[in-house]
Amino acid sequence: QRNEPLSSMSGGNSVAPPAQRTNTMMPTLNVTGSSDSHPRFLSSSSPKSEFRVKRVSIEGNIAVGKSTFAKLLQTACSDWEVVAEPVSKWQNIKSGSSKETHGSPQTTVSNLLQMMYKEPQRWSYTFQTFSCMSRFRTQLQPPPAHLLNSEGTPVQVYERSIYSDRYIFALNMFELGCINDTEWAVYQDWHSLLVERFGHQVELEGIIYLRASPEKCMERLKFRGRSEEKEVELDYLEKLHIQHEKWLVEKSAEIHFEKLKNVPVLQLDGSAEFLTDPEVRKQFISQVWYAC
Ligand code: DCM
Ligand code: MG
Repeated sequence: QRNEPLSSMSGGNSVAPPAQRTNTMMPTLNVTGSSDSHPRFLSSSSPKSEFRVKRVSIEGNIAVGKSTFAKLLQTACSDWEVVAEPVSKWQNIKSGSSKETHGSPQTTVSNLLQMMYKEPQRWSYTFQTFSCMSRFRTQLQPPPAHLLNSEGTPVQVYERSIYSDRYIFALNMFELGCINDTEWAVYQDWHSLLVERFGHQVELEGIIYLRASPEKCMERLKFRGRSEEKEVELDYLEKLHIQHEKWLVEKSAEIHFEKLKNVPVLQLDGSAEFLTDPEVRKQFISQVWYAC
């Protein structure tokens, strides 16, 4: 499965961006026609409102380079605004809400990311609840004014989504037995409720799948050295890789939201050195540009 070539980037299929958009570093490349390897992230909605802003999520295994890639996109085009994954909130669980503490500073009571990795059976459900809720809260924030006022094609780039929370991580923990039947039933119940009630505000027009082998992700995980992830094993990354493949490539994952099933997926070869190789960088940005 994962030994097949990971690249979906067909050589010579590079594209030029539409000329009217604001852009700070787009290269000029040869234009070719649209094809399945060049999905388009179509907007469902109307002009001149926050509904005009497209939402695209970057998905991929742990440490594949999503944050790095997101930062690259952020600097590539003023119409692209990144909404980062709120990892630091998971590492610093605060006492009460700011309203409840009456203006006095909140103190960190625990590191839930660490607790989840140390004792997955005990803490996976709690972690998956909190990480998804905090992502919801972050992504429900209205887009910044410069996106709303943009004359071009404004895009909010989410680092992961409430869908990968459920269909990659929570599902995986359930399949590993770290989330039990009752917790899984409860998780799915509130997740579906939130998506049905608020989903239209965080609905995706496109997904960028940064795809790399679990071995490559392990190499980058070791290199980045996040202390909570010290004990993560290759086997765990392999399981997460398979979940990504089922959802985004094979389309065999059971998805409960009709619209999500039809969201176009742009696959990028995450093993390519997009930070250090300017050619790869240009190709990647161009592919995202074309899709948007
Ligand atoms: N994470 C998780 N479950 C989620 C989302 C994230 O266990 N629903 C974990 C995986 C990583 C960290 O949070 O340890 C996020 O880092 P990265 O973005 O590099 O994957
Ligand atoms: Mg990250």
